[in-house]
Amino acid sequence: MGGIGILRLSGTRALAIGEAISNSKLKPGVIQFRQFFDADGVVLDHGLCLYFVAPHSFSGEDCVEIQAHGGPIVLDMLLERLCELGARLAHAGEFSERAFLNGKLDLTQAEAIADLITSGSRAATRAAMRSLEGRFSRQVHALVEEIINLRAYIEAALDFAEEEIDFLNNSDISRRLEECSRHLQQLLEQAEHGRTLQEGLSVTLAGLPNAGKSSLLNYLAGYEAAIVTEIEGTTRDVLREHISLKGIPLKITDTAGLRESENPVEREGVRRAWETIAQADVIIYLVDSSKGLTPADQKIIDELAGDNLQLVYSKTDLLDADLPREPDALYISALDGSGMEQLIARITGQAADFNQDSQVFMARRRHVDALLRARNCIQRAGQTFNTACSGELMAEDLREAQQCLNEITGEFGSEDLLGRIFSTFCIGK
Ligand SMILES: Nc1nc2c(ncn2[C@@H]2O[C@H](COP(=O)(O)OP(=O)(O)O)[C@@H](O)[C@H]2O)c(=O)[nH]1
Ligand SMILES: [Mg+2]
Repeated sequence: MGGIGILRLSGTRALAIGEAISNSKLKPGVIQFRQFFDADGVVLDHGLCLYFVAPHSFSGEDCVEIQAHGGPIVLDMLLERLCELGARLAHAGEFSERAFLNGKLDLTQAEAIADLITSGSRAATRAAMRSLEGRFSRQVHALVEEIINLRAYIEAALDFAEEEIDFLNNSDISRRLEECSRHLQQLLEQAEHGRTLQEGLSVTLAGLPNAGKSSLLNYLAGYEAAIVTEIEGTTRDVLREHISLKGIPLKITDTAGLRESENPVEREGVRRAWETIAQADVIIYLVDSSKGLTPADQKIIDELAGDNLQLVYSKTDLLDADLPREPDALYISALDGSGMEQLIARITGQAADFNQDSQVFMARRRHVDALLRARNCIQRAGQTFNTACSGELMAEDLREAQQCLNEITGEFGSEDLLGRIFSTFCIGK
């Protein structure tokens, strides 16, 4: 329910149906006050009518927008009348899909619309708008252009087979390949940021039983999300909390303490904990500072080691203030809140300060995957060039890289991919 409800018609018969329900002529580009009638000529409602002539509409087709009153029953009756007159309900995402098929938007822009609408923070909203304005697509196009030029160069060499060896020895090629690879890497890093904004940075809390993981989750979530007891093995299920720190959306997961157990329930909890850890953007490994770093801790830390691992000593309130401290570790207490500011700074630092970063655009996992595949192809092309010096193989690698990039904007892709993307949109988008 709302003051105003909008019905949108798109397609070749939009005008005819719009004129039939309003029993009047509609002019393009003018806002017109109209009555809307049922089959017997009874007025159902009145409101505003807008007619957009193809291709100057969102979908690129003839569109009529009816702004009626926002009661669900009124809108339902109007919708029923429109369907009697020959319209049908849109599928999920069909407006955006038609806009894409009619060349009004590319895929990243269509996705950005959905992301703009569902964005969970101001930074995410701004990033989605940048994608919608084409910032992401333009960079993908620039890269595709680079690859096309390189391909043309190599394929020209193939046409003059005798001179191929000479031609390919040209250091120009390896310079251009390296440049291409560097640009791809830059775009990949930006897309990673964008994906983080879209999905939220995933932060997983790990450690031995009783390290204080659940207490930290509760502290960050600001309420008692997880059960905390002094009994080891309290947490079994993976617990997820969505919070926003400094404008960055985070998915924080609390997991079961990592230890061998005879209990099948706890064993399953530990298995899920490892699974969650493997997918995390950031792993926070908690060590109970009243016990210190044990051999069991060290064994797990060795296994987790990587640049997304942060070692954090918990329960510092139980510790002498002037005990020696490790430089790379952080020290917190969920009881008195000390050290939390540094921890939050460290976590959000991983995601960079999106609020300041005017370069970040919205991206999805699909985009990051495609960029990664493109990068692998370019790297393979470089290896092929250095070892086999085969123009043909290299041209093939480059063609594949180009295809991966074209998937991002939708210039290359299967029906399948389109169906998957647009089906996640709401109806009317
Ligand atoms: N003194 C103190 N005790 C804590 C702190 N954090 C957790 N604890 C206690 O340590 C025990 C285990 O905490 P919990 O959060 O359940 O650990 P988990 O098993 O890693 O999830 C509980 O008795 C908590 O009250 C802290 O910062 N200071
Ligand atoms: Mg716990």
